[in-house]
This record gives sequence, structure tokens and C-alpha cells, in this order.
Amino acid sequence: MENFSGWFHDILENADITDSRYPIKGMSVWRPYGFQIRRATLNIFRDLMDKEHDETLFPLLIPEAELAKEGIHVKGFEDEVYWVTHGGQTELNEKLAIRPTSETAMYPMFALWVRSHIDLPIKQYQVVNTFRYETKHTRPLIRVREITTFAEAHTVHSSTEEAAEQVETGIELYKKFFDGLGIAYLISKRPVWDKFPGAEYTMAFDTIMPDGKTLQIGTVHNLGQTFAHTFEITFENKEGNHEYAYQTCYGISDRVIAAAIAAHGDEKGLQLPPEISPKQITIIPIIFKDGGEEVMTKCNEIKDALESKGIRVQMDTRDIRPGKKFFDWELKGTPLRFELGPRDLNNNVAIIGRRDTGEKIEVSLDDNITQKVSDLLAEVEESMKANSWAKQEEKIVTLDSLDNVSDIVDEGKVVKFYWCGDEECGKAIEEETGVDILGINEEDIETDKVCPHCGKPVKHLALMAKTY
Ligand code: P5A
Ligand code: ZN
Repeated sequence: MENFSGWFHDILENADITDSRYPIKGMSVWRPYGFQIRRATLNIFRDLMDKEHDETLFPLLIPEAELAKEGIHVKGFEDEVYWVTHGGQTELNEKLAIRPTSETAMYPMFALWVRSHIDLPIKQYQVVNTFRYETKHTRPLIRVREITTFAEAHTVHSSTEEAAEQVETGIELYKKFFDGLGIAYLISKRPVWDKFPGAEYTMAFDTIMPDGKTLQIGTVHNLGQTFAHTFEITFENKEGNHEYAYQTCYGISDRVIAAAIAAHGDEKGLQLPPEISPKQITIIPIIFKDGGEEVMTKCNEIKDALESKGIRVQMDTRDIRPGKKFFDWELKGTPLRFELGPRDLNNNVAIIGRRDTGEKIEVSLDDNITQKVSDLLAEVEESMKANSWAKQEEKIVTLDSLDNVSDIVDEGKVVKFYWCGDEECGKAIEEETGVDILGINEEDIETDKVCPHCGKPVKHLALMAKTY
């Protein structure tokens, strides 16, 4: 793909996903087709989350005093908060922040709910819109000022071990989620200067976009006891002593949908993983003057059979050339297409076309079509996932020297290198190369290598990239 940015912009418009002509920068409209993709994505997400968490819903507005309580946190967000200052003509006594994220909305309430160790753990999540006055270049789904699909989880625990375990659980959950969408990812521990404001450490998922720049598609934070101190979240432990609670939080956003579009799309348009494609197969009856009725009857029969097994089907009976229909559904990314014409019917066969490989498969109408289609959907899902991991693998290079790192990332690569892990050294590397350190990809490895920048012994395998 020559020009990813242009391609991405066009696809959102041509496939009816979002409309970015809404007259506020950084805010777009979800159009019906995009909304269906979003809904299917959230269905998968909720299925995963509901096994471990309770879904809740907190208010959008946060009193200034609460937002301001946690110093490090508010410092991290102060330039990004939108404020509500008036109710009608009346100036409010206290400004209200529009949530940029919900720690300071939730945690004062957690403090009321947590009394004893038996109230713990708390594991909650909500899917809401949040607002961030982003100053970097905004892009639909990727960097927005209204994050319409902010899925944030917040947990409270009675021990530091349990909180650390929850971070691992969060990572496992997100792996499953991204695996289901066939999105390849890199996991790293963010450098200290790039962790979430108020967190002890941040684990991040990044995906490599077609242009080689990485996109952070999810983060899992260990908050330690910082917020518990600020918001007085304490519990009586088994020994009868009062202790501050241990917390984690993790979140994903609209970016996940951007990543799915970018991971699988091609020159023909979208290519949606079967799990999130609004329809999984399009039936296209090829109808000429004669024999139309029989073809329609058979197509309807197949549609009913597929739907009875939970497969999402659409029948395209528009009065236009079949070639135009193929083109449209390729653009919209539907994984499979089923073609049946009068001659096929006479020969007792039909054609199933795969969006991912372009293959056309002849099937006998005596076969179990439903089984064939569900097998193919599973195959498509696996092959799309494998393909996106293979593409990621091609984009990663391991370097022993950082001399040419800037040129190498400009060629669309992500760099792995052996690093000492020191903050000072890391900041100098970023400064001198103009490339970001994503984080530590493998911690505490054993090697005789020395840091390519400062010459100290190496501790970690780290990642560098140009980032979105
Ligand atoms: C975790 C959830 C948090 O806000 N609080 C609750 C924690 N983390 S975060 O890293 O700041 O954001 C979570 C994820 O949201 C995505 N994201 C965005 N997506 C689109 N547009 C934005 N402006 C934007 N800002 C953050 C990232 O994927 C991030 O990992
Ligand atoms: Zn170093």
C-alpha cells in the first residue's frame, strides 16, 4: 500500500464507516455500516469482559476538585480536558470536567463501597465516550477528541500480588480479543517517562500499521496504591488492620477498529474478519430473463439454512449487474460470496468466492452448504490472522547499532535492540535519533551484549518505532 493515510481516509468514506465532515475537529459520525462493525466488535469484547467483570456506568462529568486530587494524574491530563463552566446562563460554582478517562469519577465511589477485604476484589468496566483535547494531528478512529468507544476496566484488590496478577489477566484478555480480530500486536512495558499518569507501570499493545508506524491499541496499568491514597480507598484486612487498596485499570478504544481495518484491508477495500463483519456471506442470485424464480427459491432456502445456524447473511437482489455487486461487497469486506445462476442450478452447483484469497470454490448443491460455509469462515479467520502476523514479522528488524535507526524506521520498519534500560540513556536515544522507544519487549534477558548507546551491560530487548 503506497499511501496508507490516503487509503485509510478513503476507505472510511467509501465503505460508509464514518463521516468526518462533522463540524468539530476530531469528532466524526459513525455511519450505519461502521456502526454495525463497531457493535459486532463490542459484542465480542463484552463476551470476554463479562466473564471477569461487572459492567457499570458512571457519569460523564467530574467535579474539578475530584479531578485535581491526584496530582500526577491531573498533570498528565491538564492540557487535554474539556470543561463545562455554565448551566444555561448561570456560571457553575464548580467547573465540571468532561471525563478524559474515569479514574477520578469512579474512585471516590469505590472509596464508599470498599470497607473490608470481603468487599474485594472489585472488577468493573464501562464502555463510554471520553473526550481529550488532543493537540497532535487528529485522524478518524486513530486520534480523536471524542473517543466514542472507550472501554475501560477498573479493578481493586487486597494485595499487591493480586493486582500484579490482574495485570496479567488483563493482558490475556486483550490477547484473546485481538486474536479474534486477527490483529497482530507487540506487547511492551512502556518506559517510565511514557507510562500512564499515576500508574506504577504500563503494559501496552501496539500494532504495526501498513506504513510501519505503530499504533497503541490497548494499555494495562498497574496503579499500585497511588490512587487509593488519594481517594482514601482502604479496607480492613483479615488481621483487622486498615490498609490501602491496590488497583489496576486497562482500556481500549476506537483504535481497535482502525487496527482491524488497517491489518486486513487491501486495494479492493475492506476485508473484515468474519467475527466483526456485519454480514458474513452475501448471496448473489444471478438472474436472467428465464429461470429466475427457481434460482430465487434456492437462494432463499440456502439463506434460511445458513441463518438457522447463526451465520449472518445478506441477499443482494438489486437490479444491477452482478459484477457491480461483487465490487461493492469486496469494498465492504464481506468474507464470503455465494453465486447461483440458472445454469449452475441445472448443473446442481454453486460458486463460493473468498474475499481474502480471491478463490472461487465450486460446491455441489447436494453438499451440506451450511457446514461448508462455516468451515470456510473458520478458515478465512485463521488465514487472515496468520497473514497479519506474517506481515508484522516482515516489518521487525533487530539491530546491534542505532546509527541508522532513523532511516530504517523511515523505510517502514520497527526496530528491536538490546538496551540497558536506563532512563537517561533512553531519553538520549530518543533525542538523538528522533525515534520513540516503545518499551521493553523482553525483560531481564541474559546476554553479553552492551548497550549500543551507552556501553553499559544490557538487560532488555526493547522496541523503537515511529508512532501514531
Ligand atoms: C485505562 C483505561 C487509560 O485511559 N484509564 C482507563 C486508562 N489509558 S490510556 O492509555 O490513556 O487510554 C487507553 C487506550 O485508549 C486509546 N486512546 C485513544 N484512542 C483514540 N483517540 C485518542 N485520542 C486516544 N487516546 C487514547 C489508546 O489505545 C489507549 O491505549
Ligand atoms: Zn544505555
